[in-house]
Amino acid sequence: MPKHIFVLTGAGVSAESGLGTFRDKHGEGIWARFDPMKLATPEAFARDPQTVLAFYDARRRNLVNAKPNAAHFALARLERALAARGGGLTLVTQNIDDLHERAGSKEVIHMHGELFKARCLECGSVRPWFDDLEPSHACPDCGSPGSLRPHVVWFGEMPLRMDDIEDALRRADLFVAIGTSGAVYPAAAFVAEARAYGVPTCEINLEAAENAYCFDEARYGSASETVPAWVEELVEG
Ligand code: BJW
Repeated sequence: MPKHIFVLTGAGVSAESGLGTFRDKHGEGIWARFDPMKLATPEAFARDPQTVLAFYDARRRNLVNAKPNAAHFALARLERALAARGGGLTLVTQNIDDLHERAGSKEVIHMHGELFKARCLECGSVRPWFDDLEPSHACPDCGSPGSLRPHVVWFGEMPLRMDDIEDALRRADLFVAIGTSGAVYPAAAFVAEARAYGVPTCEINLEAAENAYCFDEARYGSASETVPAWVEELVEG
């Protein structure tokens, strides 16, 4: 069993928990119904904060009732198994939900931020936030009015913890991408980076990602079945 595994997850890992994906080949994702340029850019937030906040309020309320699925639990099991063998799992998610944590994963890098956190544009403080966000809310830390935004990474913004991610890619013995379309950068380029370091790569997905040609191996099927089966093979094999 490889000692250091890098797993990148995307919306597909949470699809069976009832959280929508952004894009699929049948035109049914979130971005087929909503224009990302009007909801997921800093310019959209500056122009129309009410609309952007309402979009995230609805998704935050939905997340309260969502539950982790078998794929999330299997990745938590993998983290424990690797730690027990003196290795480690780097779990990087593009998802802003907290389902990996609720399934028991201890270390999760949320490169696109977290829906249950708010950030102040004035003082930079980041706080847990479970309620709706109003444009009129004042920052609890600096008191600045109307300065709170969801702690998520929009198009044109720098994803979080890129240095930690680069280090982990370099150290990995195996790179696995689960439930991500390979359409959004820089996450879509991690597989090419891993390959450049000589790390074997595997895609686990419902259907082939846009960057599927970059992977050494592929396993296709729903995450709730393929991920537990893959973890079982690794841990017991
Ligand atoms: C299942 C399943 C089941 C379904 N089981 N599987 C290079 C080239 C071109 C463009 C760029 C480039 N570099 C940067 C850009 C610009 C831009 C970008 O990538 N644009 C593209 C659209 C072309 N990127 C950025 O702006 C990023 N910032 C940046 O690059 O800064 C500069 C920089 C450069 C280099 C290094 C460092 C910095 C920021 C991107 C921010 C993305 N934000 C969003 C919204 C976050 C908040 C929110 O949730 O609202 O993040 S967009 C959205 O897409 C969200 C996701 O995290 C992200 C990725 O989506 P994901 O997870 O792949 O989901 P889907 O829906 O696309 O795919 C689902 C998959 O699951 C599918 O494959 C299904 O088959 C599968 N699936 N059900 C298993 N049951």
